[in-house]
Formats: sequence, C-alpha cells, structure tokens
Amino acid sequence: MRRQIIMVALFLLTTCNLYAGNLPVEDALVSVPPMVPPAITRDYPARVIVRMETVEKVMPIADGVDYMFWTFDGSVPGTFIRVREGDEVEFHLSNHPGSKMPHNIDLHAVTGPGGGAAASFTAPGHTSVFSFKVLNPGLYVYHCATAPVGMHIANGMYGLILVEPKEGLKPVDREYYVMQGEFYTKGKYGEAGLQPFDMEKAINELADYVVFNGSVGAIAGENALVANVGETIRLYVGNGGPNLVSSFHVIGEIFDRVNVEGGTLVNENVQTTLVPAGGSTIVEFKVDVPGTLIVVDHSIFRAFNKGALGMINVEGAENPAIYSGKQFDQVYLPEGSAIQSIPGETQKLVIASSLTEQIRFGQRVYETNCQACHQAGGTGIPRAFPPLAKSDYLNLDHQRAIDVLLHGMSGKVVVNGEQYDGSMPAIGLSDHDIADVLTFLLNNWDNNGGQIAPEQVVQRRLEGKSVQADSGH
Ligand code: HEC
Ligand SMILES: [Cu+2]
Repeated sequence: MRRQIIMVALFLLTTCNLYAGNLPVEDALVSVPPMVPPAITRDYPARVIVRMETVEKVMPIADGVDYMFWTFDGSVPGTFIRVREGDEVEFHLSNHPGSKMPHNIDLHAVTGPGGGAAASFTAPGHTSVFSFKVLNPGLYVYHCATAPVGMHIANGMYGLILVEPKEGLKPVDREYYVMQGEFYTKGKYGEAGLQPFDMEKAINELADYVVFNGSVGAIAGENALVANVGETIRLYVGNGGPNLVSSFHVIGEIFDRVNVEGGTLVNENVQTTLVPAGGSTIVEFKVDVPGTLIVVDHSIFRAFNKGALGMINVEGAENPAIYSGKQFDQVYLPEGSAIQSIPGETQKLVIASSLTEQIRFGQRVYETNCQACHQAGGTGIPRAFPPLAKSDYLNLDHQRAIDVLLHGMSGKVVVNGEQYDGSMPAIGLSDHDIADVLTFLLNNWDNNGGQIAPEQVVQRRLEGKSVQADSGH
C-alpha cells in the first residue's frame, strides 16, 4: 500500500514535469552519424522531448578488430540532437536491460550541476527523466559521466547537441556530423580479435586508435562523405577524447568560416583548427573542384597510423583556373648534368647489382615513399589504402604494377576481395627506384616473388599507358 502511494506520487511528479509550463511540446530533431537533422524552422521556443538509450555492444573498430563499445543509442558518436536557443529540453535516458553498467549523461549545453549527470544516473533496465533550458547557443559535447568517467568516455560514450541561435544558421548545401575519439586496447593497432580496454594505456594517454565516428574507415572509402562542386559544406565536429586534442584539418580545402570552439566567435580562412577534448568546432567551406578531400587530425601519425582519416568525395566539372592538376613533369637537374650524386658526398649513385641488393634498396624506397599509406608490413588501411602484402592485384600483372608507380592510379579497384576507391599519386621515382621497390614487394610479405629490371620500367615509361583501375581486376 505504502509502496503504491509512493509510486502514484512519483507518477504525478513525472507527469507534472512533462507538462510544466505552457510551451508547445514536440520531439527533438535527432540523427545518426554522419548525418545531421534538418535546420529548425520554428521561430518560437518549445518543450522538446529527447529519448535516448545507453547500449553496450560489440562492433568493429577496424577490419578484423572488435571492441565492446558503450554507446548512446548504439552508435559512436551517439545521436546528434538539434534544439533551439530558449527551448526546454525534457530528457529521457533509458539504460538497456542488457547493460552491465549504470550510465548517465552530462550535456555541456546544460546550465546546472554536473550538466545533468546526477539527475540522469540510470541503472540497467531503468529510465531517468530530467529537464533543462538551453540558454546559450552553440555546438556542445555530451558524454557519460559515470565513474570511472574516463573509462565510460574511452568506450565511446559521447556525442553532440547543437543549440541553434534564435536567428537560425545560414543555410548551406550539406551538413555532416564528425566526431573524433581515441581508443586504448590491450593489443596494438590492427591486432585482430575482440580487444579489451586498456586502463593503463588510457592513463598514460598512449592511444592505439584515433578515429572519426567510432572506427577506422567510418567516413572513408565507400563510407566517404559526398558533395558536388559548387556546394557549401558545414561540418559539426566534436572531440570526445578522452585525452587527445585534435588538430582538425581537411587536406585540399581551406575553412572559409570556423565557429571557434563551437561558439559564437567566427574566424575566417583557417587551415587547421583545434578541437579540445570535450569540445567542438563548426567549419564551413565551399568546394570548388572535384576530387577527394582528406579529413585528418593533422597530428599526422594519428591520421596515417592510427585511423584518424576520413574522406569527402567531391564530384563535378574540373576547374583548371582554380586547380590545374599536374601540368608538367621533367627531370630536374640542378647541376645541369646527368651525373646523379648526392651533394656533399663523393659517393656516386649506387645501382643495385644483384637481386638481394635490389630488395635492400627497394625496402628503403618503400619506407620513404609508400609506407605512409600502405603501412609497415604492407597491410594497408581498410577502405582507404589497399594492401601490398599478398596482393592478388600486384602479383597478377607486374607490367601493370609498373604503370601504377609511373602514373599513379585512381578509381575503383578490388584487392584481395576488398574494394578500394581512392587515388594514388604518381610519386616521381626514378626507373631504378621503381624496379627496386617492386622487386622488394614481390619478394616480401607472402607475395609470389619475381624481379623487375630498370629496363622494363624504361620500356613502360615509353609506352606511357595510364592505369584505369576499373578495368584492372
Ligand atoms: C598517398 C597514399 C599512397 C602512397 C604514398 C602510395 N600509394 Fe599505392 N595506392 C594508394 C591507393 C589509394 C591505391 C588504390 C588506388 C585506387 O583505389 O584506385 C594504391 C594502389 C597501389 C597498388 C595497386 C593495388 C595493390 O594493392 O596492389 C600498388 C602496387 C601500389 N599502390 C604500390 C605503391 C608503392 C610501391 C608506393 C611507393 C612507391 C605507393 N603505392 C605509394 C595510395 C598510396
Ligand atoms: Cu556510461
């Protein structure tokens, strides 16, 4: 009896809460990453209802590597929430009955103790409700703040809430939701299997993975963001951390406008902008020429070795007045002579005289020119850079491989059953370097062996055929 009275009282309390004030009530605009909900068309405040669920689930963090993520709504980052300055938000946080941990939410858009953390503390199989008024416009991080806080964030419990200013935002053609976060695993980067969280690495800030949207390749390759030439793009960028500050950069673009730290201050013509852990930024740019823009944390080893690499594929007509592509390539001989020697050193250019030497020289060429993309051991990066280890593409046709190095390569290609749709630049190696690096590749990492002579490269260079990847395999 007593228990029932308490239940009824609780029920009344929550219902009072639900209809407090006299604002119109509606569901909040929400979306799954990398999408962003449409702009708010209302010009008056409302009481908006957000319903979120915390879910613990195993998902891939990289090809062949799984991780037990703790999430808001099952994705990393969690659902994007879009509300309007002056709105009252009624937040329902449910913790899935299958969860092992209690969770809560601290929204940086909240004015109030803990950003809602204590009010939203929720055991598995329960729901908490709390309300707040969004007083300040801006782009805010939300995250779980249940102890150990660092661990809940490190497992993927973060997302973004946009509080649109009353006057709205300038319309753009496309908006995307990108959030960086780093992961600390027992195994090192790429080590296969289900990888447990490593508390010690997290405390020492030694991240194995630094990724956008929860996994290596989440916004690269076939998951790349898209746009058309002439469009304006706005990226809502967050950084969940838990530890690292992002040097956010898009290779091949300049940010026309940046809402510094996700606030009201606008900076213009920015190359790289900092996104603090637990912070955000809004960047806008117009895309003028076609091609693939590469989204990175310009703390660059994170991009090429830890996964912080995304892509925006821009389609449309070339505009040579803005970007010409390569117009000219000729041998550069500063001394005006054909003798190739390293200045200051008396040694002449050494030419490999045996297969063993070619392999050894080729390894050096590989480490300096190829490893950044194709990785140590030739493993490649899922959905971004194809493997050179045991590569069926490489082994099938050595002449074609020479062409790839001479002229670069772009378009769709299938290597070892995985599709890639990137582009590899022509690197401008000498005939000897090309012969050596290919010989090195063929004789390592389970490839089928073979030897490429510099004369073969000369021959292909004369024939001057470029590689159409589409017809390749
Ligand atoms: C900037 C990144 C980058 C660099 C540097 C780079 N590649 Fe590539 N490479 C790629 C991409 C991307 C592709 C796939 C292109 C496509 O999708 O059409 C590729 C494809 C290839 C392929 C054919 C596919 C396969 O996996 O067998 C070979 C062979 C290759 N690269 C060798 C090399 C070698 C050797 C070097 C160094 C001399 C090198 N690459 C440097 C990005 C790069
Ligand atoms: Cu949590």
